[in-house]
This record gives sequence, structure tokens and C-alpha cells, in this order.
Amino acid sequence: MALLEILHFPNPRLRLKARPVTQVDDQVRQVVKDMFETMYKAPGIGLAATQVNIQLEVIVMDVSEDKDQPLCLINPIIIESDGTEEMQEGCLSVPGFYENVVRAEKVKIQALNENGGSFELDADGLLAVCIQHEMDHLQGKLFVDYLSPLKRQRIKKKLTKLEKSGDLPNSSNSSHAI
Ligand code: K1U
Ligand code: ZN
Repeated sequence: MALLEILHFPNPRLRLKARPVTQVDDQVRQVVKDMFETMYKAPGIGLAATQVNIQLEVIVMDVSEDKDQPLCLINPIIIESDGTEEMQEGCLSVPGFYENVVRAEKVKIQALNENGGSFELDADGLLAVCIQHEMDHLQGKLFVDYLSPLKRQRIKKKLTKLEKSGDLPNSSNSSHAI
């Protein structure tokens, strides 16, 4: 297994669109394993392949308290959505910043698992938010895109400075005021 490097906003590679996986083979399963290792180490509750510079529609997640419910989504599509909900979000690619975002309250998705099997999942709460956040990554979209241009610009400036100085903190151990 290998730890993968997580790209940080405003890296332009975070804006690339992922392409669907055509065959869920051993190479894809290795990417999934490496992404789980990277997500758990960060630590985070989700990770999209785009964040580790892989342009494939692959997402790993685990929103459980005990970190014992790994979930892999390959080529996910939202087939139903309902309601709206506002929740605070973070992002491993935007370390240290947490902001409220409005998203669908419930989503039903269809995806492939790491064995290539198709499944459907009804999600609400944090799981629904995380799925939508990660699916945005696959389209090159970040949660900062839902904020005002002023807030986004401030975050960009701070992260650019921190990246240059080598002081970029881990997302889980610090937060910044904007
Ligand atoms: O996509 C990512 O960068 C992962 C992101 C997922 C996410 C979090 C919150 C709302 C929507 C999507 C994270 O995991 S940020 C880190 C985080 O939330 C966390 C870290 C440690 C413990 C618990 C949560
Ligand atoms: Zn994110």
C-alpha cells in the first residue's frame, strides 16, 4: 500500500474532470486501497481520486465513528435527491477551513463497488453530504465554490502563503479564521 499526496486548493489539477472507470481491475483496486490508506491517515471521512491527482471516478469514504465502515463508490450517479440541508464542511484539499454549505438532504445513488458489482444506496445526514462533496470533486468542483468570491479569495491567499512557506497544517489539527 502507499500514501498518496493530497493536492491543495488552488492547485489547478483539482479542477480536472474525472473519467469513468471502464473496468474494475486489480489496478483500480490498488488505487482504492491506497486511497483508503491516505484517507484514514489524513484523517478524513472521504477522499476523491481527483484529490490525489488521479482522474478516475473513484471515491472512498467512511463516516462511521469507529472508522470500520469503508465505502467505495466507482462511477457514482445520483438517481434521486430530496430536500435541502445546511451543514459545515471541511476538505482535505482546503486544510483548516470549515464553512456551511447547502446541499440536498437525501440522495439515492447508483455505483459500482471495488469488485465491479452495481449497487444502490439511500443516504441522508453526513453520508449524503459527504457523497455530494466527493462527487463534486470528480467534476472539478470544491466546497469553496459555494462561498462568496471574497471568502474564496481569502482562503486562496492564505493557503497559497502556507503552501509556499511549507507550513500547511493537517486539516484535523488546526483551523483558520477568514
Ligand atoms: O473530500 C475531502 O476532502 C474529505 C472531507 C470530507 C467531508 C467532510 C465534511 C463534510 C463533507 C465532506 C473530510 O474528511 S474533511 C476532514 C473531516 O471532516 C474529519 C476529519 C477527522 C475526523 C472527522 C472528520
Ligand atoms: Zn474535499
